Amino acid sequence: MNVAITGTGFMGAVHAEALKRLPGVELVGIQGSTPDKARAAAERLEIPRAYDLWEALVADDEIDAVHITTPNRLHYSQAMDAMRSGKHVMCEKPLAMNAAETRELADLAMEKGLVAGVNYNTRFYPLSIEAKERVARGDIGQVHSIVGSYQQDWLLLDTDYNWRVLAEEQGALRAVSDIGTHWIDLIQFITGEKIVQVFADLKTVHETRKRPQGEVETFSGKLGGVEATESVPITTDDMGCLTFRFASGARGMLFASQVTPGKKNCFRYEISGSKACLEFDSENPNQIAIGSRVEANAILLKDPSLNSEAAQRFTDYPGGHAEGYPDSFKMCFRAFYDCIAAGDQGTRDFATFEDGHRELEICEAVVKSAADGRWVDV
Ligand code: SOE
Repeated sequence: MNVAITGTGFMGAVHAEALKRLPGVELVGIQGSTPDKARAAAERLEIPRAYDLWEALVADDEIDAVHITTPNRLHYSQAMDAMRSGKHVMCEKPLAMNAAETRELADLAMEKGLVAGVNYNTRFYPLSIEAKERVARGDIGQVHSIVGSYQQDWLLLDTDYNWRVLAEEQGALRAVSDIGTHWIDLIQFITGEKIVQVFADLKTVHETRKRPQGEVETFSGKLGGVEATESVPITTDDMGCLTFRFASGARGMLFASQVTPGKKNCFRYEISGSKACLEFDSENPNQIAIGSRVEANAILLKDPSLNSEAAQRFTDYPGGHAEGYPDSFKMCFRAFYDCIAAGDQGTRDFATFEDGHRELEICEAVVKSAADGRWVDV
């Protein structure tokens, strides 16, 4: 498979590094917001081709699949162009700016018979797959509640800035959509539960932020050296408190925040059922706690000899050899390219465009609920 990336920022580099670690996949080209950025990224990441323009990437018949890692505003048109030229697509989340766009994207992928994925990489921590297996085989019993959080601190100060803070680049929601949707996707993936109603309370802590000259790469503002110039009004949420009702009757709660001091990139969940509770913390991703009322609580380690066959497919190292954030991208892409190789027989463990559409429907229900102060159906 010959692959190209669009986007030269933080995510472009993460995709490039993961693709280079994947046998059977050749990372051939990259394109960015300017020809200079594309050339610099190609040199830095040792990628053979730098495309001056998006149109040149799309026109390259040697490319089988495109990874979209640009600001969200561009996802819809780029995914459309790529699929129209017969290329498979792996797109960063959220899939597009609204559910009307994601509907069209999912329909086109289906019509063209292309493999189209959204990079909800957290599904591919080996212990996410293990948790899914254990829920499916009944270890935790009937699911009663799913609670947790996704928190970061890189947007804590009003001098912290990145394209994600602007609604026109990111979409109406930010903390909830940029990181909260990872959690929302993950817990539904693990449990098979479906969110049918939401109640949301959102807060923009900094209603203006100081925008520096030029672009500030994701997370890099924390390293300092960024000079603020102008104040810009901000409408996107710095944090959100969400309550969910699932189709089964189970209940859920998520706190998503990008302004929590000390939380670097931390998601946690507790999935509680009639028999046991599974508890995970992404800052310690090689273990999962199993809570019980009748036995001693246990810690299960990421270790192929202790984990299911399904988890073993996405584990490359023995127990005691940590696998984490960058590995989850590699494994997500492994699932994606395995699916392409298997044709119609491929299992779609990765999030599909249909899943990406569902995430946008949930986001739109969140926006409505926060505006109206009531429960909203998804
Ligand atoms: C920034 O909040 C970000 O890069 C997210 O956009 C990613 O999805 C997450 O994996 C890490 O943080």
